[in-house]
Amino acid sequence: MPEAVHVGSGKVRELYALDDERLLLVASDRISVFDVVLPTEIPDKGRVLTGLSAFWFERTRELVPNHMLGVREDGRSMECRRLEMLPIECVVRGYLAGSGWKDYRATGTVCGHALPEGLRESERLPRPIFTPATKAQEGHDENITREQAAELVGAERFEEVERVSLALYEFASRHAAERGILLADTKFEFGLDGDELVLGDELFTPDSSRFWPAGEYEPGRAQASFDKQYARDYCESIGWDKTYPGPELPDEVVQGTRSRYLEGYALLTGTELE
Ligand code: PZK
Repeated sequence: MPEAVHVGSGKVRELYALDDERLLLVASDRISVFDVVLPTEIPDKGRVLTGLSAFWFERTRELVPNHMLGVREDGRSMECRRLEMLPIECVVRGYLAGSGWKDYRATGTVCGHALPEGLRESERLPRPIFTPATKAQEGHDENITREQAAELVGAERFEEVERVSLALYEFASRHAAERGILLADTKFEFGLDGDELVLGDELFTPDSSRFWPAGEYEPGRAQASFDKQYARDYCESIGWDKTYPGPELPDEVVQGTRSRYLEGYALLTGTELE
């Protein structure tokens, strides 16, 4: 069998070409904190993320076809259909966090959605909103208006990705809420297989979504992240300036963080990771 050819790197994932039609998406155990990849890995993190994507891809097939062909024995590698990726990030927000909160505070709007006055950080929105962004090569994606997004993918395709994104968010946020987890926001990447719209990338993982423990939810402040809070708190406690390189994590922080990933996986999927 011809070997896999490395074609791309994300912060914590690698992408390989298997042949003209198939890719291999490999989730590592690397963790990024404040946008810097740390020198210490979190055992099983890659298997948790790939397992979560697989769980959601299987359950959302009726809403939209996706690129997953199968997960390999290692649990971290997903064989995928090769797509022509659309040039926008498809974000849905049910709560005001991250760049959504930043933009709202500055302008009272997010991606052209006029929102009620007086919303607080982390507050639940009257209804979920679709907030597309550009794909930055380096640094942060930039929020764009619906009009800008429609120019990039075409008006018809824009309407389709908006409708499908909102349906996916509604499906997963309901599932998560029934298990005591709030899905604050999430990012999708779509591609085309010919003329067919296909969901790609990862799906409802903690690297593409903000999950908050519902029991600790309190609007008016930033929320603790389900998975990374131990690691973030440790990094802040030692006075790290959030520039490269990041600090090594002590074993208790590694084990605490690993437990949070495994706990989140079990809560959401109803099964333990093997
Ligand atoms: C694709 N990325 C992001 C970059 C990563 C991930 N099914 C697909 N077909 C074609 N291209 C892609 C996909 C997917 N998914 C995804 N870039 C291209 C990316 C680097 C490392 F793990």
